Amino acid sequence: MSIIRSKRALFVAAGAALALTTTAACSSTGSGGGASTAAGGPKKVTLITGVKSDPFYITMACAAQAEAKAKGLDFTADGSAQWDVSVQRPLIDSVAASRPDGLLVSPVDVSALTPSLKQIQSSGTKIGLVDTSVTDPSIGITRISSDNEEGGKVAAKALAKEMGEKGSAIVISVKPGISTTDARIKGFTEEMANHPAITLLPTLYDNDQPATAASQIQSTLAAHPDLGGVFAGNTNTGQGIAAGLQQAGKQGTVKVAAFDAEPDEIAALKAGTLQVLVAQDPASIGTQAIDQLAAAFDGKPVQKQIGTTMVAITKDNMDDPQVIKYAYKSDC
Ligand code: T6T
Repeated sequence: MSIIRSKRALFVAAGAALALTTTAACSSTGSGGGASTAAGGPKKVTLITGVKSDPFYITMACAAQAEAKAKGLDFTADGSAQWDVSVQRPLIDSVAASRPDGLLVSPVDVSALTPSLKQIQSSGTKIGLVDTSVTDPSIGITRISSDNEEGGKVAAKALAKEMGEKGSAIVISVKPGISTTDARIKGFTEEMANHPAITLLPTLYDNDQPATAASQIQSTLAAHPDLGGVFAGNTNTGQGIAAGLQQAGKQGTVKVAAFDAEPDEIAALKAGTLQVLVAQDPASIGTQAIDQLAAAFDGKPVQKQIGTTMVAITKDNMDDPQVIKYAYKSDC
C-alpha cells in the first residue's frame, strides 16, 4: 500500500484501487437533528441539481432524501433539464418565491447565478453548495464537493501509465466556467506536464452532449493518428467518447480516463472501451449537506468546506465490493 499525500487529500493506492479521501478544511461539530419552523412544521429543504437526469445527481438526491427523512425535514428535489444557466436560473428563482428554510444547489456556472443566490440568502434561506460552487465566497454556509483538482491529477497519472508514457492526449469536457470540471482540467494539465513525452492537444468542450463528444473524438483521431489518450471531464463526455471510439474501431487502442461512474461508464469499463473511472461519492455529498443544514437549523456549528472521497476504478478492481460501491445509481 503506498500513500501519496497532497495539500488536502490522502491518496491511498491499494493494488489497482486508488482511494482519495479529503478532510474538512475546518474542524467543527454539527450534525443536529431536524428542527421545526416557528410555525411548528418541519423545516423545508429544496435541492436543485445541475442536470436532473444525471446519475451523479440522482445518487446525490437519493441520499439527501433519505437523510432528510431521518432528520425530520420536509425535502424536495429538482434539477435542470440540461447544463444551462437559462434553464437553471428560473428553477432557482422559483425557490426564492417558496422561501424554503434551506436550499442545496449545484450552480451550473461560477458567477451567472450569484445574484439569484444572494437574493435568496439575504431573505433568510440557508444555502449549501453541493458539488459545484460559485466564486463569491459570501454565498453558502457550507460547500461540499470532491477535491476535483486532485481527481484531475489522479486521472493524468493513470492515463499516462495506460498510454505507456507516449503519444498525444486530449481533454474533452463540458464548458468553461464550471467550478468542478475546470478544477479537474487544471489538475490534469498540471500533472501531464510531468509526462514530457506526452503531447497535450488543446481542450475541447461538448456542452455535456455525448453526441458532440463522439464526433469530436473522431475528428481528433483523423487529425492526430498518434492519439493515444483522452481525459473525459464528466459522465456525458465519457459516454460520448466511448461511443465515438467504438464507431472509429479504436476502443481499447486509444486509452480513456473518465470522471464519474454512471452505469454506461461502468459498462464501457467492463467492455474495455474506457480504462479508468475516477468515481466520486455523490451520496456522501448529499448526506453531509443535509447534516450541515440540520446543524444550522439547530444553531450548531457548521463545516464551511467538506471534501469527499474519490476512487479510481479499473477493470482489475471493479469486482471489489469496497470499490464498486461507488458506482452511481439511475434511480433510488
Ligand atoms: O461530474 C459530475 C459533477 O461533479 C460535475 O460537476 C458535472 O458533471 C457531473 O454531474 C457528471 O455528469
